[in-house]
Amino acid sequence: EGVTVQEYTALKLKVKEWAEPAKKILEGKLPEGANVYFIPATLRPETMYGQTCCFVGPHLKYGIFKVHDNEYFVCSERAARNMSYQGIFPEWGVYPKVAEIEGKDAIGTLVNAPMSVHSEGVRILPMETVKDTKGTAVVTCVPSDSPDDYATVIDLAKKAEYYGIQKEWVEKEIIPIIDTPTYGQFTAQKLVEELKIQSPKDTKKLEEAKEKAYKEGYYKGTMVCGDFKGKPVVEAKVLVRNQLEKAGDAFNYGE
Ligand code: A2H
Repeated sequence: EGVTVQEYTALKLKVKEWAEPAKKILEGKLPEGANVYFIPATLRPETMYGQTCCFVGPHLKYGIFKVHDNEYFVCSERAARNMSYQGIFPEWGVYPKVAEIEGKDAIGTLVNAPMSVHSEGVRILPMETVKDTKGTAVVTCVPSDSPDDYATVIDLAKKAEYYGIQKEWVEKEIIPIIDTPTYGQFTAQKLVEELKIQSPKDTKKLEEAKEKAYKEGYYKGTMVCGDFKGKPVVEAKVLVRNQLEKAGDAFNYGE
């Protein structure tokens, strides 16, 4: 790691209904009516309109951390510790863990994704390539603009039975969010096809796609949806982030 700080937007995805295995584990560990949030860390807050699901690493461990009396976060322990030194928990360096689950226990959990066109909620789904050494180990899925996310949803849809998920959890409509001169309105799909990326494990090619998508979107992209439609992405990024923060749906997280 370098000396610079990576500034993420941490988003709050409120649990509407737990998957059965997680529900069992959490029984009796949370107060009645507690609000629990999955906390994905993103570098692209301006794309949050297009969230179609949210990823966890199926074999990673996640803590449920108490932030306030009625508020709990789901993320890696490493991220909770970092947050506790950033004023996100009320007491400096303290991040009370009330329970622990594995990513796979949460698969199928229904969460509310702020700003997403899918206001009915989105599902927690597995992504094998999520690392617990980066961000919060929770990744919100925007298949229009992230090649990793696009490759993963295609793979999940193909092997829904193998992954033990329902097809309709993964096959949500992908809406255009950003228009770019080189790749159009579905940058991720375009790059995955152009570079002939076959699976989420094509890491070399995905790295290249990610780089290209990020540069093109950031420097040449224009918003085609939301309150900042018509504005360049460089401007919209900050505006959307501020809007999310004002609404209490996001906060800054650095590492
Ligand atoms: B980004 P950097 Cl639309 N493991 O958010 C794997 N990937 C992770 C992660 C983890 N533990 N934590 C965060 N990420 C992803 C949106 C997005 C992202 C779009 C396009 C590109 C993109 C929606 N997913 O990232 O290594 C998150 O996905 C490509 C740069 O810290 C986060 O932003 O630079 C990004 O990787 C952080 O990557």
